[in-house]
Amino acid sequence: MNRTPDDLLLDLRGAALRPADPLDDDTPSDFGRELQAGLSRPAKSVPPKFFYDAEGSRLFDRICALPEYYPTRTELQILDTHAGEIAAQIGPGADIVEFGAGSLTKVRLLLDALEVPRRYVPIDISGEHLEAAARRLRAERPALQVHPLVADYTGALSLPAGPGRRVGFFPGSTLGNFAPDEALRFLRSAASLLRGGGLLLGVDMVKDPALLHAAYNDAQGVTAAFNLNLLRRANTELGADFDLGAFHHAAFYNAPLKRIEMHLVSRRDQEVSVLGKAYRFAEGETLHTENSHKFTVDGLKALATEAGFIPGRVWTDRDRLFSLHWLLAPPSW
Ligand code: AVJ
Repeated sequence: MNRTPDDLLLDLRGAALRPADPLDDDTPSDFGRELQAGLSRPAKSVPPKFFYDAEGSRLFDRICALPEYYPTRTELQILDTHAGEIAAQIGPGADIVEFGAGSLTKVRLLLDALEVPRRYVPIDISGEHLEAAARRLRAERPALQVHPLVADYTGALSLPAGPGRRVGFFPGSTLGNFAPDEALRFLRSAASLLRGGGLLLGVDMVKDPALLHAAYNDAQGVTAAFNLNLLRRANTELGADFDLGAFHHAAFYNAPLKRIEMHLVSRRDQEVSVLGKAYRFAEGETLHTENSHKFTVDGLKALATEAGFIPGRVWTDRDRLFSLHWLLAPPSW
């Protein structure tokens, strides 16, 4: 397989591409409750899981195809380039567990590379995307057992015994949306779930802040639209009265914390109403909408080790933009 990143991106179009969001429970009532709670705090914030309504998912697909947004195409390229080595680490007859109903494009590349994968278990809190993905995969691969699981994979998980070695798949640097303590907690429960198998984890790398800045401040303004769409969603679903012209997108690299932060910045003193409650914004005050942590190879290995994994092979692209880690989950005794 010698597909170019552009060929791989062509595959992306039309795919059910959305991030495997860690806390994806986006019913309107949860949105309302969490937005109100977030607006009530001294540093206003809202969890990034609420980006992904239909319009937000569409905008995210467009982000993935942007020239500045390297993570998606780079991860696909790494998967494609090193498919043979990755498959060799995973071994034959694997029972693949994906955290989040992620991109079918990515798991297809993985499944194509593996020797007789037996089962595929995508776990997501939202059932719709899961079923659509499952139907498509079943049609393509009659020999594969596809068992979607509607669950919150940040909580305790138990899976029915599978046909082979359990291998987790968590691509897209969704791990980076977690705060460090949440990432550790997630990895601990994954290590337990995957005992005797392993985890293939894709994370974005620490790099020149100028490249990071460009990736989250694209020239076409798609990322800005993605960020602002959260306010539009609040207006539609919660009867909020955000003036979209009164906020602007801001994304910057917080070097000490190794993360991109996205905010919506109030252009003026204003009051907004959400579900009948009023909230004040001072001029320049922000609503913090996302953290996207970046990792060094050693930093991720240390975190994985603390969580009970044994770090294995790491694959990166030539420019070390993105990394895929193979993490072994030791059997317990
Ligand atoms: C899917 C969460 C990994 O943080 O890069 C893209 C989401 N936000 N542009 C990321 C996102 C702004 C993306 N993740």
